[in-house]
Amino acid sequence: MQPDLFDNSSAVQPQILPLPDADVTYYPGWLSADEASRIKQQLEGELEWHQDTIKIYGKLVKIPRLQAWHGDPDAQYSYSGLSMTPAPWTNTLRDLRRQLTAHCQASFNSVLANWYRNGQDSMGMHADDEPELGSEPVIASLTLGHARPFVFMHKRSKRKSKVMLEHGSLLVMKGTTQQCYQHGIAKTARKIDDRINLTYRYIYASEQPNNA
Ligand SMILES: O=C(O)CCC(=O)C(=O)O
Repeated sequence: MQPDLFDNSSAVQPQILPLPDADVTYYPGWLSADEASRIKQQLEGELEWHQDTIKIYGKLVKIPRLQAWHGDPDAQYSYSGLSMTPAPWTNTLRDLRRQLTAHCQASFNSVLANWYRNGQDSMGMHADDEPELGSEPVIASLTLGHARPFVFMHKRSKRKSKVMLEHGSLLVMKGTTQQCYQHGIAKTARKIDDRINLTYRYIYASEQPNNA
């Protein structure tokens, strides 16, 4: 059983997660519930959703969620062997980027959107540690829809912890978080509603990121 990092049921204050070797802050209610629902509905119709296929042990399998990649034209991203060319910013994504840039005091030139249609959709454990993200990326992750537990696993100690990502919440990972941890969203057999997650990132165009 993984320890819950927080009982965040009644919290509204930002919470620094007590993870050694990481820098992660959770902001419950970063968007109001109404605003988060309105944005979720807009994104459902506005983004270029698709279901990618990846090769695992030589077999082609569909990834268990829908995805969309939007951003500046040169923000090319490779992920699990997929090379993604960004679709243009939509008004909703651009407006959120403006708010997140001010909030995080960081630049974002792209966003990966994940749409978990039900409890069977998931994201395997991984780190956002591709070279084009730089060595200490700032990743701003918004949750719209049904709350899902977000699991962290320390790469060396293998110790797992989790935080429940609520509707309208923001999770900001920076510093050495990606170097030291993997994260993911597990499947659940429970009948649950869908969830959209947006992770804003900065992709460096060259092989040599200038914040390395
Ligand atoms: O849905 C989430 O909260 C996780 C998304 C994620 O891990 C990623 O986009 O790298």
